[in-house]
Amino acid sequence: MKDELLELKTRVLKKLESVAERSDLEKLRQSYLGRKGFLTLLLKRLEELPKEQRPAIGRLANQVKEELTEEFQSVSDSLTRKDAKEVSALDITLPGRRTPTGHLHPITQITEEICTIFVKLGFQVVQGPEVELDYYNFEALNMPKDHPARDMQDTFYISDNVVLRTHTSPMQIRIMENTSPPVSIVAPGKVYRPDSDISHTPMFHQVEGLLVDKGVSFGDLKGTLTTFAHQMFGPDTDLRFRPSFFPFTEPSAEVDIRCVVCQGKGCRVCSHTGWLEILGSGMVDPEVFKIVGYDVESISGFAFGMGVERIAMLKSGLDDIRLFFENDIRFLQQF
Ligand code: 2NM
Repeated sequence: MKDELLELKTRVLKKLESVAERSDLEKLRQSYLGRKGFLTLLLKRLEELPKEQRPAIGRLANQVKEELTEEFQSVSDSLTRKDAKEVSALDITLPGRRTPTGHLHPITQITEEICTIFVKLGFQVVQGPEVELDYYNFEALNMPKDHPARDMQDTFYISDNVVLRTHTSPMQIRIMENTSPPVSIVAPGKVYRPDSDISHTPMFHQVEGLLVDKGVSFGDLKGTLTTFAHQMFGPDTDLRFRPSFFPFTEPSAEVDIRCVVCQGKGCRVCSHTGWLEILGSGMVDPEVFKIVGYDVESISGFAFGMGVERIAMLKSGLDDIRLFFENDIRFLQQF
């Protein structure tokens, strides 16, 4: 009987190891520890034993019963823990987790906004290389090698004749080289200049435009850029055209809008002038037309250029251009 008890214990422990479901555990409990279970029946046979053997076998039988009861409890506990774990790992009533979607960088948004205004006015968007030949970036724009205007935007040289473009005007030259007038294009993109401070980054973005046709006048320039400013900054925006100089335009004008911060009263943003410069412009110099092979007697045109960061800063009241490129998500999420 002692062997039977020990053999029974081993058998039950072995079976307990492979129990995975509470219902299996219950069945196992019934068939061994239940009212008609093996161990219960075995205990009933104690009476059949000789009297002197009964106490020792009786103690062993109780010990086996206790051990098995404990083991059943421990398997039951671990099943409970497993259930709890599964419940917390998979709650099918929870809504799905949304994948965060990003958005276009503010500079890209403003670039598109600017281009869209000109597209509605009939301009085409063109893009080209950021690494340019000295010829397209300077020479063809009426800035020969010793021209003083080069100092203001001397640049990053790749080699003697290859530079990072300092403006997107090289694209205007490329288009004029292989297109006969009429031409009306805007060229957005990255440009590079060796400046770095609160209002300059060595890389920034420009949109430049060009319109060439028979009989284009300074009035067309004023009308086009006034329409642009009204679309960009609101229909009540006051404008002024201020004489200026560019090597590739004659005459040239800088365009200012009434300060969006103080409405012209004078503040820090407009340096107490009441005006904010938004772009440069002018009638394309006949020298540039000659270089691309246009007939200066039969056509004329205007061109303009603006810094996208500057427009974006004026529109959103920012005072530090570097914020655009630090990629602090808390800043970018505000656009
Ligand atoms: C500006 C201001 C004035 C300009 C000129 C040309 C070209 F190719 F036609 F000569 N493209 N862009 C231009 C003129 C750019 O940016 C401040």
